[in-house]
Amino acid sequence: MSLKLYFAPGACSFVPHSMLELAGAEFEPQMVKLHKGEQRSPEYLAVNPRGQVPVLVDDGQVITQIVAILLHLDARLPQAGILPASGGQRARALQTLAWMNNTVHPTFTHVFMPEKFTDDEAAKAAIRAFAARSYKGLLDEIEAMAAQASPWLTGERPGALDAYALTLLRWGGYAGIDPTGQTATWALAQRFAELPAVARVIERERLQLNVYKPAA
Ligand SMILES: N[C@@H](CCC(=O)N[C@@H](CS)C(=O)NCC(=O)O)C(=O)O
Repeated sequence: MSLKLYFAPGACSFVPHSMLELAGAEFEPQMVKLHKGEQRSPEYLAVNPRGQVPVLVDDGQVITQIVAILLHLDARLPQAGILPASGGQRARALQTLAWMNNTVHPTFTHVFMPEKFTDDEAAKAAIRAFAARSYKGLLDEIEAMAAQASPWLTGERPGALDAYALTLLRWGGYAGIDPTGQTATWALAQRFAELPAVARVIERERLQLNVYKPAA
């Protein structure tokens, strides 16, 4: 099989990126510089007309959307432990994964890219401020889950939920939320980041876990 992952440093593509490394899979990482608008280039739009990362290309087949990519990788690389294998544990992990993807993630998009929701400058500031407050509440929900993690959010093994939690917590820094204040999630994210496979991803993406800057 040939696997290629289009990713952007620090973006949600960190989730499949770290799962591919955890699986020990051979894959081609292809960086897309979102800040340079490369996702809107004709070449990239030919791959994903929605102009977003992540994109997984598996033997020429293009797969988008994190949940679909993860389910595909989980079937392809069952040794990786991306999600629990079966039963209630798997259903609950999928429940949390879907919520992270369809609720927490888009709330942050309102903070980071309010221009996607309005072209009115005053409304942009209002959307950003409101979404940042909502985002804190959602990170608090993840904090309660992290406090119960045994030992990982995904279950007995580190997996997709741990990678998503790290990403969402890190983004909190851009929303004015000190990640170290979310103590259980911060400890979990650090533990996850220290796994050698994940450390390789962090190195490739040149990520700093704590991007929070206190207001002057
Ligand atoms: N629902 C999509 C969301 C993907 C998404 O929001 N990607 C962001 C990065 S985290 C992106 O590519 N943004 C660039 C843009 O919209 O211009 C998924 O699950 O893959």
